[in-house]
Amino acid sequence: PVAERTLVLVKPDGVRRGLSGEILRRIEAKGYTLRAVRLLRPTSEVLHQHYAEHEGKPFFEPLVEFMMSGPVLAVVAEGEGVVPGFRSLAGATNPTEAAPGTIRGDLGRDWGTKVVQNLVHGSDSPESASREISLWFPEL
Ligand code: DAT
Ligand code: MG
Repeated sequence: PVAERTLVLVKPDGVRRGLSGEILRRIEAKGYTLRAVRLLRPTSEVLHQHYAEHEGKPFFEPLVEFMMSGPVLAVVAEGEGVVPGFRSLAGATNPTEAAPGTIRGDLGRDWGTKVVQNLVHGSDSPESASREISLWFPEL
C-alpha cells in the first residue's frame, strides 16, 4: 500500500519571516518523511481550486491575494497518520488560540489583517490530500 501523504504549504508569511527551515524541521522531527518540496509563486487558478470550499466567504478573495503576495513552499510529507498528525503539529486556525507547542501557537499571531496569517496549510482529510497533491505536484 502507498504510504499516507499530506500536502503542507508554508504560506508567504512563513517564507517571508524565514521560518521555512523551522517548519520543515518540526515535520522531520516528528518522524515524517519529506517526499517533495518546491518553492513557487502560485497562480490565481491554482489557489481558486485549492481553496474552492471557501469560495463566497468574506475572507476568500483576501486569502487568495495573500497567498499570491510572495513565494510559497509546497511540501508533500509522508508517514502513518500524517494527515491528522500534521494538523495537530500546525495547531488551531487562529494563531491567537493555537496551543503553545504548535507551529501556529509558537510562531504565529494576529497581525490585524483581513486574513488570518497562520504560516501553514495542511490537508484536512486523505481525500483533500490526494486532490491537493495532484494540484500542487501534478507529476507525483
Ligand atoms: P485551516 O487552514 O486551519 O484548514 P480553513 O480551511 O478553515 O482553516 O481556512 C483556510 C484559511 O483561510 C485559514 O488558514 C486562514 C483563512 N481563514 C479561515 N477562517 C478565517 C476567518 N474567519 N477570517 C479570516 N481568515 C480566515
Ligand atoms: Mg482548511
